[in-house]
Amino acid sequence: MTKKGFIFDLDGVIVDTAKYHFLAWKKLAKGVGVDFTEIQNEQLKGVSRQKSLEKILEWGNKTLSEEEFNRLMSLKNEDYLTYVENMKEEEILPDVPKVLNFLISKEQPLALGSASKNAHTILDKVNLLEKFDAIVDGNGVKIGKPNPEVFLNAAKLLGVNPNDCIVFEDAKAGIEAANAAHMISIGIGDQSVLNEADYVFKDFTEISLDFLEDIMANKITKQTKTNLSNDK
Ligand code: B16
Ligand code: MG
Repeated sequence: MTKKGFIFDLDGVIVDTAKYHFLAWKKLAKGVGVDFTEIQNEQLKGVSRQKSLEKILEWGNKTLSEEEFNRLMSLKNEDYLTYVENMKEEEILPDVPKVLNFLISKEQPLALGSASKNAHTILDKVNLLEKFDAIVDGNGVKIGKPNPEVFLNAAKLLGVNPNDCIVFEDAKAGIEAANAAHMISIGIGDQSVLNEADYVFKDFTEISLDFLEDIMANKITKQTKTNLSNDK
């Protein structure tokens, strides 16, 4: 069995922190007279904190001084962290522990590849920190998703060739990053949003252990995807 590098995004893959990001951004945006919808919020998934605020201000046609911009980013994070503070293991998305434990039992290296600067805190809150051999988060990258840097750094830390890595992602920007890194991209969520992914599953309950075995056995690669009975 080949050693692969399994890289997991955090928000939307391991836990659903998107709802907390949305609440915190919504409150902050309201304060500066900007409103945005849950549909627009989709575009903030996988996107850095700074880029998210830039987008929100753009939607509301607002410009701010650098000082005010930085102040709002800190305020948003403070508010967001009040939700994170109360997070518990129960918030781990269905079948995530099953998949992580299976891969660990097969001695496969696991990494986190997230845009969030709070990834460490969140993993600690839900007791998953020790499952990962490497953590690459928003503090460790210069250019965010869709740039592949986050996933390439994770592959390097795992000591696995990027071609032997598999990325689980819920955001369009993250799928683009995985593809740019020449890794197998697995979308978690909606097929219509994640149509650039090699495979898409609604959530981890849809991913069988046989599918994971097939990845490890090189039966599933970027090239063979069209031969398999996948929605794509
Ligand atoms: P923070 P992921 C991303 O996490 C979120 O999807 C995105 O909405 C957020 O803006 C970004 O992290 C930065 O988060 O403010 O905590 O640094 O999906 O890449 O795990
Ligand atoms: Mg995500």
